Amino acid sequence: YAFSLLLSLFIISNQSLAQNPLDFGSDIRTADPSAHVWPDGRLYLYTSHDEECQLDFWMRDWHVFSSEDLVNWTDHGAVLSVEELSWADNFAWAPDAAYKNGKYYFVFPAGTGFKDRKNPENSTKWMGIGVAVSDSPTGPFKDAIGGPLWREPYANDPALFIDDDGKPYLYFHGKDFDYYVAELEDDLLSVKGDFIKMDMGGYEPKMEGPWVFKREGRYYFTMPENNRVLTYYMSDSPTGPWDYKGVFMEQEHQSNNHHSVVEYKGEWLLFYHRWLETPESDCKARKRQRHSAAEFIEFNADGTIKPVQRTAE
Ligand code: FUB
Repeated sequence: YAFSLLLSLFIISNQSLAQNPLDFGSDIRTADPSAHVWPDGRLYLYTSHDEECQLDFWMRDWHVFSSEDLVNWTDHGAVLSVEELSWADNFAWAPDAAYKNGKYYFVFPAGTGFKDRKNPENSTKWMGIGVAVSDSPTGPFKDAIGGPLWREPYANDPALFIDDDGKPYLYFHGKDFDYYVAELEDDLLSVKGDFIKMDMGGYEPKMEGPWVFKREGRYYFTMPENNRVLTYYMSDSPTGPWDYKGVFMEQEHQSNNHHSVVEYKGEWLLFYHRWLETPESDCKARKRQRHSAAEFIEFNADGTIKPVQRTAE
C-alpha cells in the first residue's frame, strides 16, 4: 500500500501542467483563439496571427494548433491567408470553425481599405465574413463562396454554434457593436432567412468577439465587454433574449481580449489572449504582444460562471 501511495504521489507531482502563454514550440504570436474538440478526440485551436510590429491590426493569415493534453501542441501552420481571397487583402481577424456532415468549416472576418482616424469620412475600410471549407480540421481551407457571406455595413468576429439538433447559427458583431445572429442552411454557406439583431435584455455595452456554448440545456453568450472584460448572458434559446450575468474575467492592461469556451475530457476550459512583454521582440512601437493562454472555468450550482483568474500554468 505504502509503495502504491508513493508511486501515485510521484506520478501526480511529475504531471506537467500546461504553461501560459501556451507553448506552440515557436515564437509565433497568436490571438483570438477559438477552441473545438473534433471527432478524432483532439482539441484544435484556430487563431489569428499577429505579425511582429504590425500596424493597426493589419493581419494576413490564420493558424491552427492541436493537442491532447494542452502541454504538447502540434503546429499545423497557416490554414488560410488573405492572399488566397479574391475579395479581401487585409484584416485576418478573429476566426471560428465548425464540423458538420463530415466537413470542416472555417469562418473568418477579412476586408480591405484604410481607416483614416483623423478624418473618418475619408476611411475606405470595410470588413465582411467569409466561409471556407476543408475535408480536414487542419485545412487547407478553400474560400467556398468567393465573397463575404455578410458585409453590410460592417461585420467582424464571427462565431459558429451548432446546436444539439444540428441547427447551425452564425453570430457576429456589426458596425455599432450590435450583435447579430442567423440560422444557416445545412451546408453553412448561406443564411436561412435573415440576420437579426439580438435582444440583449436591455443591457448593451460596446461588445466584441461573441462566443456561444451550451451547458446542461442552457445557452451562454459570452463576449469581451467594452473590448476588455469578459462577461456573459444566459438564455433558454440560442437566439436570445439574453439575460445579463456579469463579469467572469477582469481586464489586464488597457488592451483587448478575445476568448472561447469548450469542454474537453470532463473539464471546461477558457482560451483567451494576453498582451505580454515579448523579450526577444525588436518592436519598439509595441512592447506588449498577444499570446494565447488557457484557464479552467468552473460553474456554480445555478449555472453561473465563477470568476476566472489568469494563471501562469
Ligand atoms: O485580432 C483582431 C481583433 O482584435 C479581433 O477581431 C478582436 O476581437 C480583437 O481581439
